[in-house]
Amino acid sequence: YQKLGIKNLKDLEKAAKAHKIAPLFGFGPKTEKNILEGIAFLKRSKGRFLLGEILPQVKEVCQSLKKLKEVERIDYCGSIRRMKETIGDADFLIISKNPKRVMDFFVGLPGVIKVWSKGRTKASIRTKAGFDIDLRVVPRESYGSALQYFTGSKEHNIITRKIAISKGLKLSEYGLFKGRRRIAGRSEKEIYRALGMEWMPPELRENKGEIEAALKGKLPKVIDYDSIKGDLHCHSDWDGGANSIEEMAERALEMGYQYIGITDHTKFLRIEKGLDEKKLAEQRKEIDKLNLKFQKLGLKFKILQGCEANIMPDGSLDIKDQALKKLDFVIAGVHSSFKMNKEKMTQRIIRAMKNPNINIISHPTGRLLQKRDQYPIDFGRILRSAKETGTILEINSWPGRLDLNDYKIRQAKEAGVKMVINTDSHHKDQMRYIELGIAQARRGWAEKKDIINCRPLKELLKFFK
Ligand code: DGT
Ligand code: CA
Ligand code: CA
Repeated sequence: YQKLGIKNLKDLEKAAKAHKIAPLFGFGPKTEKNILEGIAFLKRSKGRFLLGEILPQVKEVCQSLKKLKEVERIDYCGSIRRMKETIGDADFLIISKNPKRVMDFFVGLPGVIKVWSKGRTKASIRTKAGFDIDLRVVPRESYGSALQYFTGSKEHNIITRKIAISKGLKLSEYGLFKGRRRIAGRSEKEIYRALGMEWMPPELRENKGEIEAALKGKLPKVIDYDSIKGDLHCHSDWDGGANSIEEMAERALEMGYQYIGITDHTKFLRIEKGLDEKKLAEQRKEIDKLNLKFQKLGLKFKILQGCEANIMPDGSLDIKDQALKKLDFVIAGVHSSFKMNKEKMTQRIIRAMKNPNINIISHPTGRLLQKRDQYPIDFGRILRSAKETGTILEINSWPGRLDLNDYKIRQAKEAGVKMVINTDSHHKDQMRYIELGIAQARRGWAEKKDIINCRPLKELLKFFK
């Protein structure tokens, strides 16, 4: 600012590009590079973060705060509690009789690089990872109303407040009041009940019809976080993934699953060491051997052999139908030529869905969050064809995909199209991403009957047949 007269982001970027910052005292080429990278990131993401990237860190901060004996209860709220795919900032809510001690501890946490504000019951900081956290401490008697308020969304809150007013009440973060008397506030359930509604999961609170449904007692029974019986999109070291089939299966067992689908890429994807017909047959032998081993151990668990075939620009596949017929199920996805026009891309996917060997379309719209828009498709036609052909659409749990998004999940459900929640893991540790896919499904109002991998093994195999 002083030496170069920089007043805004544009000036800063210009100066960094012209290498005018590095020579300044206290700066250097590394800072200059960081500044440019930071600006590029801001442009890409408008300052928002992927849920999957910050959720583990948010949970860690939660755990640290929980250890403090003055913290009676802590929840994260805002968009994180609603499990929105991208997050502006994290919001924490705490019950404590000693807010001062909580505030001091919070701003002193390791990894806090900036304290924006610190009051008696409110504080705001920036973490080393670059995202901000807002913290609020409230007394026990208004915890429910504070949780409801700070969970949002803003649009949802506007309507709940209006309903309160229509009943001669006033709803705020401090409680639900009739005149000066608090009639509800300790729990969310109490508040929603007093407003004549069922309690609803935070993932639904976007003012997309959930209030009308709750008033009529007609909320969907969205799937639970523990209702998935197996992951049907996992890569092994056969196609360049990090872990062996056995290691992937063991992790699936640890997760409490009844099955795992090994779905390595087929031959078109050479960078990922795609498998050809011969390799698939070899892999089948290995899987049969492992299944026999599990059987002998008395485990109720099965590895299914699938593959993730490539849908070529004309809608054909990169592998022979003869080879696909021998698999337990088949996934097909678009992994190339994304820049086709809407008609051609729609035709391409529909032709693939008409292949009777194909059960699932992976990441159906191809979007990458903050990186690439979806490819142009007529989603209505894709849905009709999925319904006709009995093809399942994937909800991909990968933090940067989450494709289908919440809106399309709801459309699919309404069209009677079945979906599957998969992680697309290339490493066993990525199987935990399933939480993100489940969250997205909940945001899309999906119920157990809509999601095929909520089914036990037997039913699943029947469905594939
Ligand atoms: P984000 O951070 O952009 O991902 O989205 P949120 O939903 O976390 O928004 P944030 O952090 O600004 O505020 C957290 C919650 O607090 C929000 O979901 C609802 C509530 N809230 C904040 N400001 C307002 C407001 O002006 N009016 C109402 N009704 N609620 C608000
Ligand atoms: Ca927030
Ligand atoms: Ca906030």
